[in-house]
Amino acid sequence: MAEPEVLVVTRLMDSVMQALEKSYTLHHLYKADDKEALLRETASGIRGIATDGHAGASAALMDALPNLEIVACYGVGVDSIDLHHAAAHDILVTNTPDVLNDEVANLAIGLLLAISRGIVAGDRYVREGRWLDGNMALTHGIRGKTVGILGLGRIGKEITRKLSVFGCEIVYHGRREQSAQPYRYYPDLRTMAGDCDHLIAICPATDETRNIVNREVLDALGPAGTLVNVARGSVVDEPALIAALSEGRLGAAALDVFANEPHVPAALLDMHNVILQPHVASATTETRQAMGDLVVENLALHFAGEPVATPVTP
Ligand code: NAP
Ligand code: 8YV
Repeated sequence: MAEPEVLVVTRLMDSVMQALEKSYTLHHLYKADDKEALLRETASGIRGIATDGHAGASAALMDALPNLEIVACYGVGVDSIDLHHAAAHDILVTNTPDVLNDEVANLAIGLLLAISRGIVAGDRYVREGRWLDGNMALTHGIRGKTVGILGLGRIGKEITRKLSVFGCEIVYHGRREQSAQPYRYYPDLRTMAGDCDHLIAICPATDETRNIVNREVLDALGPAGTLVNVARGSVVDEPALIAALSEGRLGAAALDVFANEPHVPAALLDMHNVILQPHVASATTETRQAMGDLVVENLALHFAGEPVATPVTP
């Protein structure tokens, strides 16, 4: 039987591309100068899409592929995939949960420590020769500080497990209380922010979470407070964040994600109370390999007529 045809929307890591090449006829959308022409020529044969959390899969792309059966996402966040459209057309969607919890949690805590202890500022201090003129200002530890988790899901729980060794008080906000969790639940995010020293955002990007970290939440966090965002840029009202940081109403921010990636607002680039990362929370070779393995596994299971390992439902 002919190999299934799979549309690769964006380039994935080499080892994943090689694994896909072994089992499928691949059509590389990201390489095509004329993407519409590629789709016209190949559309009817394509049964699967391999994509990531940035490129996703729009309703228009799915509509262009009349025999599409599955969209396999290299990433856990599926906000760039039109899940309702996929469900309405019986197109399966898969993602890569759990395998990235460890590293995303590590980066979240790394950012929290880096911003509290001034690690990036300290590096600049040495490089710019300012140490020669005297010691850097004291920073802050995180022991005894209250850390609010916005989105106590798979990654949020991993963050709390790791944070517990740092002696932080942990609280959380989500749509519902999780009675099995030992942490204090806040049904209202602004109230939680008012009781927190640090807020870590790790919820999905949805219509409900758009700008959920707004001016009121940032003001409640306050001039000594820190925001760490490893969720999605859309979760934070970016202009309100910039205003709060520049007016001293918020202490600091450490951001892995932005509203219009890879474009980062110029105002943030000049702020010394901000650490910026290029959306890399899961970006270790090991974790990206595990994510890629899951993409390959989901496609293989589907084309073998088996249930996929990690389906996503709207
Ligand atoms: P998950 O297991 O589904 O957890 C999501 C959590 O968010 C749940 O606890 C959920 O709790 C909460 N949540 C959902 N809607 C909410 C709302 N309207 N208000 C408040 N809380 C809400 O997902 P995960 O695997 O931990 O991943 C979470 C997100 O992290 C992903 O969707 C992705 O966007 C982001 N992420 C980013 C990176 C990166 O590279 N920076 C890497 C991986 C993941 P309730 O159901 O109780 O509300
Ligand atoms: C990836 C992510 O950077 O899993 C997610 O939701 O944001 C990251 O792991 C993204 O999916 C692109 O591969």
